[in-house]
Amino acid sequence: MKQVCMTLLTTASIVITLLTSSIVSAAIVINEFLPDPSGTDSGNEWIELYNNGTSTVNIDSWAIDAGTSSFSTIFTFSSTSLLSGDYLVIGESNVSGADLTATLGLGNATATGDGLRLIDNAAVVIDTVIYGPNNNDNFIDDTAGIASSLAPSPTTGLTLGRLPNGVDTDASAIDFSVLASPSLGVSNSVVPLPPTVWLFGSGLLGLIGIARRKKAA
Ligand SMILES: [Ca+2]
Ligand SMILES: [Ca+2]
Ligand SMILES: [Ca+2]
Repeated sequence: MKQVCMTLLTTASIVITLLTSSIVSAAIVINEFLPDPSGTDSGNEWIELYNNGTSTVNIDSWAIDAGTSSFSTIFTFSSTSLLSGDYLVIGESNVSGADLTATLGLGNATATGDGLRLIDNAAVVIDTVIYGPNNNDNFIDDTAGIASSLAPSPTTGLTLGRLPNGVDTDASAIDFSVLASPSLGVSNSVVPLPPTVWLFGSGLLGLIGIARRKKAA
């Protein structure tokens, strides 16, 4: 019996290990970015990376590519690592709170969609987001095909960010939203709706109404 229990325990732990390793393999994602700051874009754009894995990832010689009609490298990392759960912000010169400073020049995707991606030191694409009204320039995304799922067009002064925070399905339309407020260097969170809206949405106001009517009757 003891032997059987031990075998079961071992099998269970192997299964758990396999499940865990397949779900939480270290992954760096483009988590949030500000392509169209209020006022002058130059000097004020930023990109937030996030390590949604369980181990530290060395991104030495990795690079960020961006473009309005095709990708080209705009920044290369040196001597940089991201701990599990860590955020890293690459900001232009006026961005306070940025970890690294760079000139980004991100497209605002006004007429056609633009792209932003992270590549590793072997030029393997790690994460891509295509955003804007269309993909007339045929940007390739993480499906390895021409992107058909696009993140929204930017809103001036607001960021495009992953909701839920850090989650990457490789479909930009599902993963990215215009965030209600930028969250540079911290988790992207859903801003709670005002209590009245929540009550209407949940139907509780209706219930309260019924309760009041009953009391009056
Ligand atoms: Ca811009
Ligand atoms: Ca992705
Ligand atoms: Ca954030």
